[in-house]
Amino acid sequence: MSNSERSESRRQEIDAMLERKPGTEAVTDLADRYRVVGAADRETYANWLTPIEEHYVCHRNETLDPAADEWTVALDGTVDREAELGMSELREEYPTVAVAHTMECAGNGRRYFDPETGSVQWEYGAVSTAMWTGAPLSAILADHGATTDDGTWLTAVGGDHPEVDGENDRFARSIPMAKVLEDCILAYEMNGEALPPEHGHPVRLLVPGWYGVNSVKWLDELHVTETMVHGEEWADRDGDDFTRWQQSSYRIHPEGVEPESNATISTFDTWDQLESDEIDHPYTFDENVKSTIGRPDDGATVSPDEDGIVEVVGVAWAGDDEATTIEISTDGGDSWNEGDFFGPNYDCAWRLFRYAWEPAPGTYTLVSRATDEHGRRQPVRIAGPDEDADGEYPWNEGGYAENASLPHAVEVTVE
Ligand SMILES: Nc1nc2c(c(=O)[nH]1)N[C@H]1C(S)=C(S)[C@@H](COP(=O)(O)O)O[C@H]1N2
Ligand SMILES: [Mo]
Repeated sequence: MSNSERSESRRQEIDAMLERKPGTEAVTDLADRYRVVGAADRETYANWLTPIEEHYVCHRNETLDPAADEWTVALDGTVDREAELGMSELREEYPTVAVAHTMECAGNGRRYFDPETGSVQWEYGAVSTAMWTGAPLSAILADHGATTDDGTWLTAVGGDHPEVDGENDRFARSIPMAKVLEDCILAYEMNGEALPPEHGHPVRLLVPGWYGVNSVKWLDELHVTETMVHGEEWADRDGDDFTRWQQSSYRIHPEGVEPESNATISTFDTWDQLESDEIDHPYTFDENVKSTIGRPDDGATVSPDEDGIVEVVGVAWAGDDEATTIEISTDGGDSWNEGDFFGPNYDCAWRLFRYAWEPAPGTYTLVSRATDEHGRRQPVRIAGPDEDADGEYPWNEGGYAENASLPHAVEVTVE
C-alpha cells in the first residue's frame, strides 16, 4: 500500500467509526498511522459506565472484522497440551466472568507535553470504563497444563498483520503471569454486547487496570514462556518482529534513547518502575493514579443552585490500585479541598467523585487531583525535557503515562 492509499483507508475507517460511535470525535495523529477516535464529550466523565458509542478507540493497523465461528486463538509454549481455542469453546467450556475495567491509552494526555511529542495528540479523551465479559485465563491455562510459576510470562499476539514500508511487526504484548492469573480474561463481550470490530471482535485479551496497549485486540496467539518477547528468536520469527510493541514502543524514556531490551523484570507497576533502579525505562503496564472533571465542562457558564452550590463531578482511577482521596482546587492548584467518592467501587475501574462548591460570581480554574491507596498523588505539572523531574511528571519521548493535574484543568464562569 502506498502512503496516500494508507492515509485514505485510515480516513475511511475513522469516518465509519464516527458513524457507529456518535459519542466520539476524531483525534489528530501527527504520523497519520493510528485508527483513533476519543470521547467527544466531557459528560462521559460524569458517568461511571461508558456506553460503547462513547468508548474511545485506538489501534495502529486496519480494523479487522473476522467471522467469530472461524476464529481461533492458538495456545502454545510451556503447556502440556497445545490448542486452537474456538469461540464456542471459550464461551461454553469455561466459566463466564465479568470485570469492570477503566481502559486508558498510555498516550492519554500526550498533547499536554511541551515540546510536543509525535503520534496521536490525545487530550483527556482516551479513557473509558466498560464491563467486559469473557473466560478467565487462569482456567484456560490450568486446563492446558501451562507452567504458571511466578516469574513466567504470557505473550498475547494480535491478528493485525501490518506489512507497511518494509515493516513487518506483530502486535504482541507480554504480561507477567501473576497478573494473568489474578484477573485477566479473554473478553468476547463489552457492556453485554458482542465486541464491536474496533474493540477486537471476536475476542481480545483484557488486562484490568493496565494501560490499553496491554489488552490485545483480535487475539490470535498466546505463548506461555519464561521471558517476555525479546531477543533474536522473537525479533525475527518467521519473518515477523514480535518485540517492537513490548521492548521499543510504549516505553518511558528521554529523547533519542533506544530503551534496553529485557528478558524479564519483576516490578510491574508503572509508577514503581519510574521510581525503581531495576528498570531504566519503564514499560507501560499498570495505570498511574489520575482524575478528570466531567462536569462542569471546560468553558461553561454555570449558576449555583438555591443553596448556592455548583456540583463538580468527575472520575478518579489508579489502575489496579484504588484511588482513595480526591481533591478539588478552584484556584488553579493554589489551594485544595477534599471531595467525596460515590457510586461503584470495583477493582480496576474508576470511581465517581463530587465536590459541593459554593462560588461567588467570577471566572475560575478548576483542577482535580487524586491519591491512591499507596499515597501516590498526581503531580501538578509535566517537567520539561531538560528538567530533573522532581515531583513533576517526567517529559518522555513517547508522551506516555501522563498524569499531571494542572494540564487537565477546566475554566468555568459563575454567574
Ligand atoms: N491487536 C491490537 N490490539 C490493540 C492495539 C492494536 O493496535 N492492535 N492497540 C492497543 C492500544 S494502544 C489501546 S489504547 C487499546 C484500545 O482499546 P479500545 O480501542 O478497545 O479502546 O487497544 C490495544 N490493543
Ligand atoms: Mo494506546
